[in-house]
Amino acid sequence: MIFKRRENTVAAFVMIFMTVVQMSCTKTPTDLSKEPIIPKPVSVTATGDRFRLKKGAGIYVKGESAELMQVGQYLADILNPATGFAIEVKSTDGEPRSGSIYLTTPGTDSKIGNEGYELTITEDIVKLTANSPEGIFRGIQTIRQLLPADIEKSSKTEKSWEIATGTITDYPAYSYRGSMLDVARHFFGVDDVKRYIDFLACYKMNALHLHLTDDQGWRIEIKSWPNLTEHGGSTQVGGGKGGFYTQEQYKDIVNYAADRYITIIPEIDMPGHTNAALSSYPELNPDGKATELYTGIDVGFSTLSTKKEITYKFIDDVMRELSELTPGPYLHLGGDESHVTKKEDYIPFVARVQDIVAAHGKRVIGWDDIAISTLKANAVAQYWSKAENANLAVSQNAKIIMSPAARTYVDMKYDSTTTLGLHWAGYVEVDAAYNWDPATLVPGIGKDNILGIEAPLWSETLTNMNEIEYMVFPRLPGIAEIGWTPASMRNWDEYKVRLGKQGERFSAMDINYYESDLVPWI
Ligand code: NGO
Repeated sequence: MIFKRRENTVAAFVMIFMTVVQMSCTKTPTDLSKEPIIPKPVSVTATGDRFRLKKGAGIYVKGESAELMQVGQYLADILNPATGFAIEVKSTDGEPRSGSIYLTTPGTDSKIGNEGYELTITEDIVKLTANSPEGIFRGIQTIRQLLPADIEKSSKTEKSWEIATGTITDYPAYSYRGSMLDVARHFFGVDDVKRYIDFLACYKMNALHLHLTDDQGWRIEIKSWPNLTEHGGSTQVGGGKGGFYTQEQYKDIVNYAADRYITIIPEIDMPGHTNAALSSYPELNPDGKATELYTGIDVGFSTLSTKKEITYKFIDDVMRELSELTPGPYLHLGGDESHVTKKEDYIPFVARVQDIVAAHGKRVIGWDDIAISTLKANAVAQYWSKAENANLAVSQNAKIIMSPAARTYVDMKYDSTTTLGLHWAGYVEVDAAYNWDPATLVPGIGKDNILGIEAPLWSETLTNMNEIEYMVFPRLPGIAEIGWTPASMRNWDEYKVRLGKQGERFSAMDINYYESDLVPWI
């Protein structure tokens, strides 16, 4: 009788054990090739097992590189809040012990370039190899997405932190992958910009273009022209109090971005879109009179005087101060919609401003409108509206950043029921933003002419981070994938399933996203 009871107990234990094992089997990943990573990696081979990140695990960095240690710490800072493991980053000479994450440079594969990486996951170890710390940083975003979505939570969560095993070799299709934030129409503070930078980092983007000046506001302190911010930064669309970045704050943003291998591209829009400057300094106006501050959303009514020398002294001072604060290679001169500047004045103006930018050691970018001027050899034109201008730029050997409004403008409404946003370029649903190829969109412009892709977020209708997130998610991950993943590997029907699985990740990150009916959200 006693024997029989013991037998029953053992059987019950075995059954419970089997159920637990089965439950954990169905919940944890075993097939790396089915993981919903965005952007989709170039090559994935699954080996059918799983690695488990446990308490006591370490992040090991090969050698003594301070930069790589810092990237390792970035990974630890992602993993520690949700796991509660207090993972530390240590330097090592050789392959570390079982259960660790191992970050190592340089790799041996030149095809993956500076941003690519190779990830090998076995039951024992997660090994990330790249040619540079930047590649390690991009690869970390993949590790992050391979872990359960709860890894994004900011407090400790009980979970089995498992990753499917196999290998990934991955590198980008385009070298420039970015977004633009308009901080001029409505001002957004440093913390908002940092959160935006974190979004870009998650999806392996590497450029943040800041639209720093427009008719409604001047948002960057220029010490030699202080009234630009004192007066010109004092309001915004709708008449709010506006704001601006001090030079220290701008540097803080630049450094935060640099730690995430993201380049800041500052834009000073001219000769149009300049009312905030024209209101701050009367001498910049064609008639010498300061304008009123402007809080509406019309475009194309302002112009700097293109004939006065003081205008070029002003531009030279602004570009000099900005270039000293900006380690990245680019300065953006705007150049769009200068409807009240005569064409015969606009053409020499743009030529001269390009020389000023070059004199400060920077490469110029301008909206596609600048192509009607003579472009410098290494100029970049940002295609947003006129294919004819983009072709004109290419005929002058300029490279193109692809920002076609009807695909990449994330300030466009999703459909007629979207309350935020504009719709002059049409409605841009999540599929329209994803389902196109930069290399075939404009006849005459192929992959070789294209530097990359950028999603501009204009802020006429956006006043806070919640609203920004609603417009950007979920279109931004799709734009990031277009920039990273070869066009031949992309199709909407497969993508929408992966995107649907990112929903729980957006929620874990507290992102306010648009739940499009076109996406099968999990
Ligand atoms: C246009 C215009 C901006 C607007 C935006 C709104 C460009 C390059 N200039 O894009 O001033 O804010 O549309 O979508």
